[in-house]
Amino acid sequence: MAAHPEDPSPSPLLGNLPASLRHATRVATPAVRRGWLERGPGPDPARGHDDFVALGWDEALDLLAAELRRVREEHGNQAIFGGSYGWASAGRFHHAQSQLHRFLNAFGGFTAGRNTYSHGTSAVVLPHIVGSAHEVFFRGTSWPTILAHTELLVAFGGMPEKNVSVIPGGVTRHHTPDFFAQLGRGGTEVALISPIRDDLPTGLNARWYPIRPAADTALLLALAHTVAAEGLHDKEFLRDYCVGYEDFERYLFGAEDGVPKDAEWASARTDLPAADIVALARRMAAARTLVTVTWSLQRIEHGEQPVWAAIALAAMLGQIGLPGGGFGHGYGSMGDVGGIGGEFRLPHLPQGVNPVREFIPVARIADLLLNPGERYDYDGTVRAYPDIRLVYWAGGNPFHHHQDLNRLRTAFSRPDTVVVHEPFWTATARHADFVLPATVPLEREDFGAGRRDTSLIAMHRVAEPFAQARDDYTILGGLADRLGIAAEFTEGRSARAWLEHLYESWRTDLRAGGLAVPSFVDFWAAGEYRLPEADPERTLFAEFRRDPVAHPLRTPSGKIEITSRRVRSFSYADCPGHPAWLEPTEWLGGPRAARFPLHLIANQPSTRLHSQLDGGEVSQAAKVAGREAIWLHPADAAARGIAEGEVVRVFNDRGACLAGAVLTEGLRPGVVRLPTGAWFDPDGSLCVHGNPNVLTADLPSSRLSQGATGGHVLVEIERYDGTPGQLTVNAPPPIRHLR
Ligand SMILES: Nc1nc2c(c(=O)[nH]1)N[C@H]1C(S)=C(S)[C@@H](COP(=O)(O)OP(=O)(O)OC[C@H]3O[C@@H](n4cnc5c(=O)[nH]c(N)nc54)[C@H](O)[C@@H]3O)O[C@H]1N2
Ligand SMILES: Nc1nc2c(c(=O)[nH]1)N[C@H]1C(S)=C(S)[C@@H](COP(=O)(O)OP(=O)(O)OC[C@H]3O[C@@H](n4cnc5c(=O)[nH]c(N)nc54)[C@H](O)[C@@H]3O)O[C@H]1N2
Ligand SMILES: [Mo]
Repeated sequence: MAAHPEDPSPSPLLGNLPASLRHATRVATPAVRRGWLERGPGPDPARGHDDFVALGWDEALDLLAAELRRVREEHGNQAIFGGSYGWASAGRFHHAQSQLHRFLNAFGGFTAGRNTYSHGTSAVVLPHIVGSAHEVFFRGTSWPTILAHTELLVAFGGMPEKNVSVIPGGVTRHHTPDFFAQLGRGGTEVALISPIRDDLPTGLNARWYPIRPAADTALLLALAHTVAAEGLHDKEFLRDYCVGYEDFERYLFGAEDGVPKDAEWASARTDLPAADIVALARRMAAARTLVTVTWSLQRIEHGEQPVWAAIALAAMLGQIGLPGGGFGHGYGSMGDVGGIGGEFRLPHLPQGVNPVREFIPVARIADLLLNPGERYDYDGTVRAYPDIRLVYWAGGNPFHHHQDLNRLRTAFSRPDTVVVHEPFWTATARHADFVLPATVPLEREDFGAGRRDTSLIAMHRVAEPFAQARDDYTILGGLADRLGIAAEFTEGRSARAWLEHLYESWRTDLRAGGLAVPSFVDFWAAGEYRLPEADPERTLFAEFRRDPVAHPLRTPSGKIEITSRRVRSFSYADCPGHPAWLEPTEWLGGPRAARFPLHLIANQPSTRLHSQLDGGEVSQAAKVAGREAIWLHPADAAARGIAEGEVVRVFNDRGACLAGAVLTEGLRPGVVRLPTGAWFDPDGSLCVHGNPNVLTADLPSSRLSQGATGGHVLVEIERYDGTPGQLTVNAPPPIRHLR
């Protein structure tokens, strides 16, 4: 397994591939849950506790096709949940979710999922503030522009280097670590606002502000208060490019609630000295300043607020749309943020049209299954959950990504049938009725590239499919045959014929634009096509800044909405009309902390992508006492009699997990870090492996966005003195072979 020869910073996660390719947990044959085979479809609390029966492909696909037909006839297409959120893996054609959506569309449609766990809160609130989430996510100021112009970078959530080797679709050349190094050499001042020191690469001219988690909005408001109180705000910019500053300023000064949101007020919430807050605000007003917010800050309760408050503060500084100034979102969250590649449309599989209008905001999956018919708010509308009978998942792991996994287990017992395509026996596969073995990218042909990538890669097959594993495309093609929709789904093409077809139509488009793109045969033989270079300089909202009349934002006013009349008109107490401090439940400043006094940050793992390839070497090498590593401050460990390397029990009133203690002064006391992705291994309500989602609350960020809030949870920790339970996730579940 080798990196691309021109990759300046190969991903350490590559090391997970060799050991996982033939790992014991690969799914070898189609398998059906025994209770489903014996009793047929229906709600079943045994789901997730049962054993499996191995079947041949024909038998399994016949059974599943009949069940799909039954559900459609008896309940209609909206009774099929095909949202199937998840990352699957690199490769554009074999992208599992695209395959499944195309198939289900041909079958008459499905209830879909909207937005992402990544930035599902920003996706809803940003259009109200700046007219587009897409611009902010994918057209942010580029690194070369930051390196050339930014004097002060105030990084809320930091810019964690661990996150930047990842881009959906794959990535050829990892540039971001190099930009971090250049940032250090250039001497740009960086303010790291995070409870965790590691959230910034070393070698920068940085100062660490170890903020209390979930208090960022308080800090942002106090910075804004100082700027306003000292008259440092850009009145012309606020007049010409923004609406609603006046209401926000009244709020900052406490005109209505009598509480000025000043540095003293914020100090009590952030645990940062008031003098430091005032000094930072003055420095921000004096320099070319970029305020960045990681996506993690919106993956919490009231996640709209830090994003909105940061934009309001940046607007007050008057630098939005100027090179190196203004606002940015997701630096250090993903490798393509600030990236320098062009914005090429890449070859992709057409999805068809979904005739069903039903959808859920993606993180409402458990509510959907538990509460059919229940009404809920979403972005100014009131919706109701449809009644789901069949859940179809390909390329995602909800028993990794969703919150309150004990609640999700109950939710998954409700539908008649659960279908999962998986290469591995994940917790989600173990909670299914049909488990269909899928190939991994190394076992098939594809092309790969991520957003703003520099090459389109020909992904050659390097290994034969494991046991009876099939490509998602082949599995769905087999079903399509049985359901009489093969012509729509496959259009008569093999996977290889699709690659050629998609490549050729893409090539035709690019050639029309004057680019010399090789034929498929030449591309495939060369192994890659180097995409043309783009202008490395880019500034978010530069056009709007140049001429706000000719290039208005797509907000109701055409301007930046520091106060949104539309959001205010929704009358949501948990997301008012302008950025505001709303005290969360899961934070050290509230009553819940008396029972659960440690703030756990469930961030992205540095040793794998989510839950993928947890059996790989890099992921396994970081386990402590066979469990996922949890970071604690030595003072918190000492107070609980916990030593380095010991097994601990992490718990609250929702569940508990075991983990292995790592002591570090790289986080502020009262904060612990347990990243996501250890394969969920339930023993009753205890996960013996260390998945933090057994602890997190299944609550939305707000009624506006209904976004995921898995980033934070309050817990208590104790040394685990019992004999820790054996892990079961590293071997397949019991499977009976009939013949
Ligand atoms: N507490 C907490 N929870 C979180 C987060 C957090 O910060 N805190 N972060 C959230 C975020 S941002 C995200 S994006 C989600 C990620 O959640 P997911 O995307 O669901 O997580 P993955 O582990 O990437 O799951 C992908 C699954 O697809 C499988 N797979 C790989 N290739 C193929 C293929 O070709 N075909 C098929 N059929 N399957 C394949 C893999 O084996 C794996 O099980 O997690 C979210 N959950
Ligand atoms: N190695 C690796 N890289 C990944 C992923 C992965 O699974 N593995 N997942 C990818 C995906 S799908 C996504 S969406 C992105 C996610 O990108 P992010 O959501 O930005 O990533 P996180 O690691 O969850 O959080 C970033 C940092 O925010 C800090 N933080 C948490 N809470 C607070 C708070 O209240 N205040 C402040 N100031 N800081 C806080 C944490 O210390 C954390 O390290 O990462 C991507 N990159
Ligand atoms: Mo994500």
